[in-house]
Amino acid sequence: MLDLLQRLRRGLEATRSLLGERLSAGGWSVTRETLEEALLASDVGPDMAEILAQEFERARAKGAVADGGELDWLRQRVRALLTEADVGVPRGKPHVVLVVGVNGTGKTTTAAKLAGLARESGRQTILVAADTFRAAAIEQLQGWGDRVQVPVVAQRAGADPGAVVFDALKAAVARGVDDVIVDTAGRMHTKQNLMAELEKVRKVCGRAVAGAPHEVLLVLDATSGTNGLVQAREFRARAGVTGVVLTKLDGTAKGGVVLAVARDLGVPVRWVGVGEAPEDLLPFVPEVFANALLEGLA
Ligand SMILES: Nc1nc2c(ncn2[C@@H]2O[C@H](COP(=O)(O)OP(=O)(O)O)[C@@H](O)[C@H]2O)c(=O)[nH]1
Ligand SMILES: [Mg+2]
Repeated sequence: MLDLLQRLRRGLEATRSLLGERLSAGGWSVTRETLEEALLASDVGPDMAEILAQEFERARAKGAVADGGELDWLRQRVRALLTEADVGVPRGKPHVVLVVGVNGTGKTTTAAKLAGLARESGRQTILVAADTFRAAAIEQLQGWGDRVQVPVVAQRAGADPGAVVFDALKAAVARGVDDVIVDTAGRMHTKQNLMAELEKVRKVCGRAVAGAPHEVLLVLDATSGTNGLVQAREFRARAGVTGVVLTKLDGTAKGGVVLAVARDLGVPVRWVGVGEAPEDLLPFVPEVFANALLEGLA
């Protein structure tokens, strides 16, 4: 298996080549303008682009950026900014993770990938089908459970998601399960009743297991770029999001959105999705990400 850096590098191919193209347009004599423009094109968002461009100008005026060292400087700043947003996660027993977000972002796929990784590391794991709107959603998760060899706890379609989660957590406690990954229904951040339902599911977790959910992972589709930030803010407020999973990085040149998320939400990116297969979920490590994005562009 390729190592993390190589796999991330491959996942970031489109973003990397866009950055390379924009930054080399002036023969690699990077100016404040070309830097800001390249960053905006990769969707780091206006705030982050402005901050980095300003810092760049100041650093260069002070002679802190060597000729030809522009990319090294940028890589270090990106790493530092991403590390600032990083905080630890409390562990629970069972450790309960809620996977939330709008439709089609990759929640079910991500929940299954996470469960597969936990199982591979020797943890007794279950998946919970709290997307009860459609029978097909439950079947999809069951299919994934077979694929990653993790049992799926489900009830009938139409069941109350809160009840499904409560029963599953009680059973998990009784059986000494280590990790519980809960797949929830996609919902628009603007639908008040569905957001209220999510708040209820979250409270139910705490009633079944003290301190749960230990993580609420918001799944964002990287191909939406900074457009996904509006929904992200709403989820953060209503669902107590503790971390972000950026999926479909493999299909976009908007990988800079990782920086926009860190800046805008103050919530760390935890994982990135770089494909549809079970092994295509990579832990997010700021230093590795900065290297994968910017090393060897010239
Ligand atoms: N290329 C790519 N596709 C992904 C990734 N994550 C999920 N998908 C695809 O996105 C689609 C929607 O995924 P799904 O998990 O059903 O989304 P949900 O509605 O949020 O549960 C599926 O076709 C997945 O295979 C990723 O990281 N990369
Ligand atoms: Mg789903």
